[in-house]
Amino acid sequence: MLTDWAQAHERGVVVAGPMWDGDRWSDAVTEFCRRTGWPLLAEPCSQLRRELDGVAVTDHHDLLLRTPWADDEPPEAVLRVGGAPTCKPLRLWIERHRPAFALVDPANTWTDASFSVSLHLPAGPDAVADAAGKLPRGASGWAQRWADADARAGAAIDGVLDAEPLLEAGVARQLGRSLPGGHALYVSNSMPVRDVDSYLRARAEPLAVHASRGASGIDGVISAASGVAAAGTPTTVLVGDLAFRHDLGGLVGTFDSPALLDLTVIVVDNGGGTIFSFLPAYGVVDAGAFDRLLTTPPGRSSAELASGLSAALGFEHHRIRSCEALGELLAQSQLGSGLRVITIDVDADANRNQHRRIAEAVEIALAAGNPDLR
Ligand SMILES: Cc1ncc(C[n+]2csc(CCOP(=O)(O)OP(=O)(O)O)c2C)c(N)n1
Ligand SMILES: [Mg+2]
Repeated sequence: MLTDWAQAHERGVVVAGPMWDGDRWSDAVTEFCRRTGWPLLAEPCSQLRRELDGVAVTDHHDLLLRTPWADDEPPEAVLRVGGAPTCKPLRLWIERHRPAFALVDPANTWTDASFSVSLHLPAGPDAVADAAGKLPRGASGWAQRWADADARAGAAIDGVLDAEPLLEAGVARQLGRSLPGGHALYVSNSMPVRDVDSYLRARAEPLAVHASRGASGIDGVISAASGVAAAGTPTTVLVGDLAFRHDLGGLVGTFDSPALLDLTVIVVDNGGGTIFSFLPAYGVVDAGAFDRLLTTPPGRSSAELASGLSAALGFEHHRIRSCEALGELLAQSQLGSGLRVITIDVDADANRNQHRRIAEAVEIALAAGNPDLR
């Protein structure tokens, strides 16, 4: 059934949403993409954002799908594996174009809040492998279009990030560059999971990327990451300042067995819950009320909290400012075990502004490759 379905469409994409066992899908998805010539839009939490031979793995679909380029040649088909994707522009793109949509869903969860699925298959990777095996090799022009756009987007992003002080996008990009293979990255909800989706690039060496997407809670993040580390995998957790203070108790939890855990906590301190400043209400409603009710800026910085607690609990605390300093610390995480907390102060306005300029730079880069979009 999946074979006929795939053959009926030329311009398809494979979407990989969050799943802890993405490794099990890797061969099947790779072969399916190779045969169909469809690109793979894999978020890091799918475990499939990695270099896969012969597959156009997109790193930057979150940014690509905000541009006119995305609607210039709309998709005819989407094959999804894994949970509901984190990327909002991807959801909106699918809602806008209503392509044929196959969900391969072994646990029969049918997570599809926008009712986009047109073919539901309660099946696993074998079904995808089986279909791939029967498909003839398709044309690769479509995958190449995505690969070219993704490369342009990547260069535009680097152009902005390399010229500016370290902010949230640069942290996410650096995690992908510096974390050693075999490590785990645990990302908090709110902006960390989104920044990692937008800026962490496919790598050759696998990195297990986890998040508790569920109801998007920002509670228990350090504790959950400690659980990953306690299972024996060196783990780095990327967390916002509010989520950090929600689970300071999680730091205490590591206290009894510091030598058994290899856990690095990276706190991006932007002065509260700044995800809300990306909402339409920001700048429209009264600024004081917005801050008090939504941003809820904490009185003390994460650096102050971390330095006070580091003395009490005996962990290392580093307050850093640059990409280089972050890269050096992350590379050292191979060297030993224990708990480390790295705090990074981020100016929320500069960060919001940079996100906007990155999106503009990507749009310009894509339009430059296509006279119709200029
Ligand atoms: C347990 C829980 N409480 C409240 C919320 C609502 N909420 C969503 S994002 C967010 C702000 C998180 O702030 P921070 O961790 O600093 O991340 P940032 O938005 O700055 O990236 C809040 C309070 C939630 N998702 N979960
Ligand atoms: Mg914050």
